[in-house]
Formats: sequence, structure tokens, C-alpha cells
Amino acid sequence: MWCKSDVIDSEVVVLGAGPAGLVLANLLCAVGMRCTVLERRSREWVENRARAGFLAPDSVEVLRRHGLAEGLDRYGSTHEICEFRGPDRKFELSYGSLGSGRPHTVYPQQLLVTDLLAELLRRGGTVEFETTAEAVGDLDSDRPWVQTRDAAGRVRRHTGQFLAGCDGARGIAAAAVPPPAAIRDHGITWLALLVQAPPSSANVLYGVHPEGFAGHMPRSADITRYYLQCDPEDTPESWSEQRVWDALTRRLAATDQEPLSRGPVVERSLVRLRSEIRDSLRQGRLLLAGDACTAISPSAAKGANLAIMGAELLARALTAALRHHDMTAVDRYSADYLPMIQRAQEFSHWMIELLHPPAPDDPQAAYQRVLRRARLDSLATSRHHQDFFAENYVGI
Ligand code: RFL
Repeated sequence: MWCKSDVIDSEVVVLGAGPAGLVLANLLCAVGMRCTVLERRSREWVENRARAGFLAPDSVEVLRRHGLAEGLDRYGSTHEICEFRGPDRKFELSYGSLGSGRPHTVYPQQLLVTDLLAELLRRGGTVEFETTAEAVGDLDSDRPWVQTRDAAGRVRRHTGQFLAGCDGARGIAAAAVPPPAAIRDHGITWLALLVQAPPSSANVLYGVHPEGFAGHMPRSADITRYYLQCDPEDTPESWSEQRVWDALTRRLAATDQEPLSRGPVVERSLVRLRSEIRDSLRQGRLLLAGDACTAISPSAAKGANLAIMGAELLARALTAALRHHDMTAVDRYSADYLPMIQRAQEFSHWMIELLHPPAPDDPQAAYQRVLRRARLDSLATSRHHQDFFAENYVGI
């Protein structure tokens, strides 16, 4: 039996203060909804977690539409050219003037999250930091709950009319809905690096090297993200700074005329490329948004964008349900969101095949190498292929 002070009631309880949870909570607060966000980490951790940087035009529009784009409009930068570099060829694609003719906006995820948090608190939202959601229940009732434990070890129960699972791919919400219908481990691991140095080029660089993929993504004037495909058995420590810069130099075809601007590696982690696709994003009154819905590889920079788009869809559905007693959009939520997720998965997989050489023990390796080269040739020369790439690269 719960004592009264240990039960906190809201209209919507949001699990997770990432882009999905914070956009959702901002939109709900804007219509006067009582909404509590539960976040297991500290505010400082959440505001400093560097992840995404490339925002699609559709996600930027969502943020602008809801008064959440002040920071990115002031400090973000437009990005519209990417470059493919191999040992024997280089080419640029001005994707901002191909396909649907739209650029990316580069704005580091931690800055966006910081802005979203500040705005949510300004709108009167509640965020409970260092509060871990440990269990959810009564999902098929009209009063589902989340059981939490805070940093002091206090266990409480948060109830709401709906729960929003925005707690990422490994969160407890994803485990409470029907399991993924399809799972794919791509067998590829990246060493993801943040380097304290200005970008080496204004462009995103994709190193398509027989030895493995390397990527260069501008983030800000003094921080650059690099990726290096590595052995799945590697640890971050198996890469000394010397080894990192040697591999980046080779795979990104850097030269004395186009050198890499070096600096200390300030963060390194391993990212295993995995995909998970679900048929349903809902169990009763628990609905998922963002990474909780789908594990997606960062190869096409879709995750944060899917999170923002899904948060807007979910906010609309919950507002219709709770303000107008209309459950149609809640019932249609999975069917509305899944096509977006599936297209992002398809293009991310297309990018994985383009960027990575086949595994050396793949019996089809020679064949795969020929296909990859032909695809790159086509991308370098065919306007139709370039339009397809550009439309999908910025689309969501
Ligand atoms: P998040 O950001 O993971 O937030 C989930 C939050 O939930 C909290 N949490 C819990 N809280 C309470 N109780 C629990 N039991 C909890 N369990 C978890 C976590 O602490 C966390 O704060 O999910 P969200 O909001 O769905 O956002 C998804 C994005 O973060 C993610 O898709 C992107 O970062 C992916 N991604 C990129 N996406 C892009 O669109 N463009 C990019 O350029 C891009 N670059 C990247 C990326 C992901 C990367 N990694 C590290 C996988 C680059 C990298 C290296």
C-alpha cells in the first residue's frame, strides 16, 4: 500500500529527458497539460551528452513551429555539401541543391537538449532528475503507473492517464511493448570520437576505404566528430591517438594540401551498428517515441530527427485524447509513425552498404566490392542517383 506522499499524479508521465521526451513535454505543457518527466541522470549529464548534430529540415520546422528553435536559429549552421573520399577518387555532392533542395542544420544535440530543458521549465513543466523508472504497470487501465527510485533511494509511484516511453533503445518502456518484429546486427562497430579541434573541412567527409569506413562531421568551431570503423573486438583503449590519426589520415585521404586539423580526443566510445524494427509502438496507455521505438544505426543521422518527429505526432495524439476525448490519433499512432521509421531504416541500411567494405571472411566479398564501387560511380555521375541520395539524406 502506497502512502499519499509517495504517489505523484500527472496527466502524462514522460520517461526520459532526451530530445524525444523534452520535445513532447514542451508541446504538452504548451497546451496546459500536467506533465512530469523522469530522468535517471543528473541535469548536468543530460546537458553535456554529445551525440547527434545534423538536424533535418523537417525536424527544424517542428522545433520552429513550437517555439523551440531560438538557439538553433541563432547558433546553428547550415550544411549542404558532403564529400566521398576513396584511395583513388573523391567527389562532392551539393545535396542542398539536389533532390528536394534542402540543407541540414548543424546544432549539437547537447545544446538542443539544454535549450529544450530551459524552455520546458519556463513553461512550468516538471523534470525529476536522478530518478530512475524501474517498472511500469496497469498499462491497459486508464491509470497506468511508473515506479521510480531517486538518488536517495526513495521509491515512489507516478501515475498518469498516459505514459510516454522516451527512455531510449535500452529503456524499460521498450521492454513493455510487443518485442521488435525484426532485429539486425550489421556486424560493424565504430569508434566514435569527439576531438577538440576545428573541423578539417566545412563538409561532412565519408572515407570509403578498403580498410574500413572513416567519417568527419563538423559540430562547432572547436569540436569535430570523427568515426572509425574498427574491429568488433577492439576497446576504445586499443586506439592510441597516434593510431587514430594515422587511420583517419589514410581513410579520409588527407594530404599536405588538405590536412586534418588535429586536437586532443576528448571523448571516445564504441557504437555497434544494430537495427530493430517494431510492428507496434504501444501497449495500452504506454506509447513510445524516439530511440525507444527503433534502434537505428547513426550511418544516416536519422535517430534524433525521428525522435523530434515522433514527439510531435505523439503530442498531437495525446492532446486529442486528453483535451477532446478523441482517441483516433492514439489508435493510429503506430501506423502514422512506423512508415517514417521504416524509410529511415531503409536509407540507413543503404548508407551502411555504401560506406563499409564487406567483411574479409564474407564469401561474397569480391562481388560486394564490385557492387559498392559501381554504386559509388553511379552516385558520382548520375543526377538521378544524386537526387535520390539528397532527398533521402535530408528527408525524414
Ligand atoms: P535518448 O537521447 O537516448 O534519451 C533517453 C533518455 O532517457 C533516460 N533514461 C531513463 N530515465 C529514467 N528512467 C530510466 N529507466 C531511463 N532509461 C533511460 C536516459 O538517461 C536519456 O536521457 O533518446 P531520444 O530522446 O529518443 O533521442 C534519440 C537520440 O539521442 C539519438 O537517436 C541520436 O543521438 C542518434 N544520433 C544521431 N541522430 C541524428 O538525427 N543526427 C545525428 O547526427 C546523430 N549522430 C547519433 C549520432 C547517435 C550516436 N550514438 C552515440 C549512438 C552520433 C552518435 C555517436
